[in-house]
Amino acid sequence: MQTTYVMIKPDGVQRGLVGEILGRFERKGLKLVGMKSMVPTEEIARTHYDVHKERPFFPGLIKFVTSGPVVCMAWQGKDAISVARKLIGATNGREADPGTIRGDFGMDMGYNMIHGSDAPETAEFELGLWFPEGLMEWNNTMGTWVYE
Ligand code: IDP
Ligand code: MG
Repeated sequence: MQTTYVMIKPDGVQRGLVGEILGRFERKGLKLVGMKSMVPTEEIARTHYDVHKERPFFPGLIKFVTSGPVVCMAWQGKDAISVARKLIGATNGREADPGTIRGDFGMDMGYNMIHGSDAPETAEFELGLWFPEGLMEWNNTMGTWVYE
């Protein structure tokens, strides 16, 4: 089992796509082990996107991510990291496949509505950053009908 960090960015919240987006993870069969909403501080946004700090789009990205509420989620399941990235789609909405979140709702690179961890190490780092209080442990009875 893996746990991945998924975050609906301010454009997804502003556009009223929270239910639509999180419903896709729910329907897929992933288990929700953490969820909350906040307006990120500059410090948490900079730490989250630290790998991109030298990129030209970094200042704009930080301004965007701290501009309003985000929805922070932790989703658990077999290969949850790659499963979530597939549901999310390619970074640029114009290139993302239809059927993916970015492919269905996005038209740009920065305003791409959602973040998903890209590897086990980044998932661990991001979950610790956004959920320092820890995640929920619960028995998901639906899981017995999701995995053989
Ligand atoms: P990812 O979210 O698909 O993993 P990354 O390359 O890790 O994409 O970039 C992180 C985020 O930075 C993207 O989701 C997007 O919001 C923003 N971003 C990436 N490249 C650009 C760009 O060229 N212009 C503006 N924003 C960008
Ligand atoms: Mg990335």
